[in-house]
Amino acid sequence: MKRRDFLKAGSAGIAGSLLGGAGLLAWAPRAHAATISKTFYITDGFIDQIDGTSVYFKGFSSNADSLNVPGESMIVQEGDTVQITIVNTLSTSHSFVIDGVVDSGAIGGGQTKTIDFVAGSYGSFMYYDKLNAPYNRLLGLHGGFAVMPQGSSNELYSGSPTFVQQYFWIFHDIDPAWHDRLRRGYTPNTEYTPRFFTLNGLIGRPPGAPGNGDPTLDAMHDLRSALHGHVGDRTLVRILNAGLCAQSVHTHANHMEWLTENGQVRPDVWKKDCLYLDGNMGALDVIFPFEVPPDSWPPVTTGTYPMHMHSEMSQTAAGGYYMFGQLTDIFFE
Ligand SMILES: [Cu+2]
Repeated sequence: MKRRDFLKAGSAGIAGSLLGGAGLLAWAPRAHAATISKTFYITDGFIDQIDGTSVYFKGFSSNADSLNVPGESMIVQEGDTVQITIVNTLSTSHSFVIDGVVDSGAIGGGQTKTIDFVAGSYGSFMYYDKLNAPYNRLLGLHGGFAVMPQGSSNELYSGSPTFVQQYFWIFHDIDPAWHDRLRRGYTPNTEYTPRFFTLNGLIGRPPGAPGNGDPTLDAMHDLRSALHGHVGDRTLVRILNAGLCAQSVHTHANHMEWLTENGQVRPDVWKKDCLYLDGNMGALDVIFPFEVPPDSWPPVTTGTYPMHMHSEMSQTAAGGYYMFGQLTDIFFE
């Protein structure tokens, strides 16, 4: 491929960001740095929850008339110039921040601002609105930003264990009373009481529940969240926590290879079936190895296994509906 074709692919979003609204992070390494452009529209609206509660959110949305919580994930490589245009369609001020990388400063109501920065170092980052912290982030203004090592398609960092595909799992927890208070322009004045727990913006809906099996509603079937692979399809999962609650990420079938914690590469790769995830922007990178499940007898190479959290409240909605929370499925195909 010629350099200009690489650039064309990048500017078309093919190599530069998540494809469409569904599917895992698509990535093809480039020999040269490119400029990756993306426009986010800050929008707001209501999202109906499983118990009928209508909750107010704000999002970094892909269109002026949509509401994306979380915002669309982006993936670039080290050295790329990233050009983000923020169109603030609301009347309140907002910002676009990646800690240690870029801070747009306040973008006033009705304003548009374009920021440029160089993707300096590999890793998994949250982009978010840091104004009125943590409230704007909690309202939904957050998303995933992945930086690949230059020229590599299968490593988190140079020399890391390798993978063949990658996902973002962005967790969030929601107190509707806080969201309503913020919608009316006040600071929350009640104890934080999360009642909804989401993965990439959705909850898992068990068989028999409304929306079960619908990939636009059910986190167990959302193509951004559910892992699909054959034995050997080692899968990087970039885990971010936009919410306030600490969590415990647990997988069946295989242990996870634990590569990083809160942005720091671990000195040794441990294999864990349960990993602590800090609240308030905790982060982990893991590889789900898609190995033949070691504990099954007779041995199996296909089947469906859950990922769920080991904190009880995160597996509920509206204070009691079980199991409508942060869970998805892992499909051995
Ligand atoms: Cu379990």
